[in-house]
Amino acid sequence: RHRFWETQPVGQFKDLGDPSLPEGPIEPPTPLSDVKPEPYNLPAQYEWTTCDMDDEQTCGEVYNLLTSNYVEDDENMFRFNYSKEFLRWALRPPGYYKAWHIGVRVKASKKLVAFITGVPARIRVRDDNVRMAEINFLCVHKKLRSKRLAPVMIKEVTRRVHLENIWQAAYTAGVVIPTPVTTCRYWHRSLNPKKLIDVGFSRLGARMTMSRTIRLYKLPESTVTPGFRKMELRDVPAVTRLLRQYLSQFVVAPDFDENDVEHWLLPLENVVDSYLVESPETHEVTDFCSFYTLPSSILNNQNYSVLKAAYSYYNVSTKTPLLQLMNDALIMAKQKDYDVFNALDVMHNESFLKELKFGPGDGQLHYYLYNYRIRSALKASELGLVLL
Ligand code: MYA
Ligand code: JJ1
Repeated sequence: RHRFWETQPVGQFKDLGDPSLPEGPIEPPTPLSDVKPEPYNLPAQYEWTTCDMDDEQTCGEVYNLLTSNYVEDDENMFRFNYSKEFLRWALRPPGYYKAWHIGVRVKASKKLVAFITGVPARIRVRDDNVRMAEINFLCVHKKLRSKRLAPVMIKEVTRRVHLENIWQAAYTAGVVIPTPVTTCRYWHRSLNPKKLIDVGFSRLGARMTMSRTIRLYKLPESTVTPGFRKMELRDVPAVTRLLRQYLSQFVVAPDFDENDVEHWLLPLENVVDSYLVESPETHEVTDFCSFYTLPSSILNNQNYSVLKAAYSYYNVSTKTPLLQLMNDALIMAKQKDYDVFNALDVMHNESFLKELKFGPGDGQLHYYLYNYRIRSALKASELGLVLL
């Protein structure tokens, strides 16, 4: 059933629930001298290219490929529209490898037709801290689908990751392949309900009018928590301590140090927003919330072309109730003119989703590990990892 995935060191469906299989790496590392030194073969019309995301032209080519060919919802009404600034941020974290930003071009025209990326990360699974690659942005041009290009791209990124002596990876997908560590649901909180209904993102509820719906989703003009403010560079040590402490309770979570927090959580205009609560009395940082910006193109609508969406990222509450903290995050997103605030049911998110009027979406997100077996699937709430 899965001609490619059956050949890979990933948990297989037939092994689900076999208690004799140990948790941890499926295959041991091989000596680096045994890693294939040259790239995998592509069909003769195509060639590999390493994409320099610092280069404005290359970044634009990647942006254009993804904008026209990346992930859509099940009814092909919306398509993720990652911005160039976002791609540069997502692909250049501390210690990144340019060689892991892999493109495929048509030899004759040099047109970029496929892409896959990895970035390095330390991810803890139970008490095992593991160097991994986070794999993302796998994309094959619509006209070249179903030609088995994806398996070659996955093997090539695997090879380049192995060359750095890294043997595990984490990734998410909307499709089910062998075998999910956990399956999460997307939830959506309307901020601009009229536009969401106009573009078909949501529907007018039964026995609801437009004006009742607008009233239902109304939010205060400004945040309510005393000491709530934007995160700054000087907050990196405190936020790192807060986040490390919080993430230690989940089965799978990133092992962030101060450099990682500076990169992944320091606010970057139109890419990532982070806020914290600094106690007005003690000046202690007690709570933190963040979201990233990922618009979607609206396919086939007369009036609108882009949906502005915020995605819940990492949130930590120690003093401010999580519900109130996230309500302030919604208020900030509304102030900044986002149309919708999205969240997965990971970490403690279930505790605020319903009360803050999020509704379940029609999309799921499956989380995977490469070359690392988990004995049985986790609950979404045991997962402390958000990939972009
Ligand atoms: S998830 C986002 C994926 N991108 C999209 O959904 C964008 C729109 N779709 C496309 O561009 C294409 O449909 C893609 C497949 C490129 C997805 N993850 O070439 P094919 C398997 C893994 O004929 P195409 C993200 O970016 C499929 O089951 N495998 O198919 C994370 C089949 O294998 P098998 C997938 O449709 C990516 C084979 O590919 C996915 O032309 C993580 C068919 O190939 C998928 N999303 O192209 C990648 N979709 O026969 C894995 C299909 O066995 C990383 N397939 O069922 C693994 C870790 C690597 C590093 C390891 C380091 C140690
Ligand atoms: O955005 C998604 N669904 C929306 C739009 C559905 C349009 C028709 N298919 C949705 N809207 C309902 C919102 C409503 C608001 C008021 C309260 C009730 C709910 O459900 C979905 C997620 O739900 N998104 C997708 O399907 C996009 C792909 C998701 C898989 C992503 C794979 C990512 C790859 C990782 O690297």
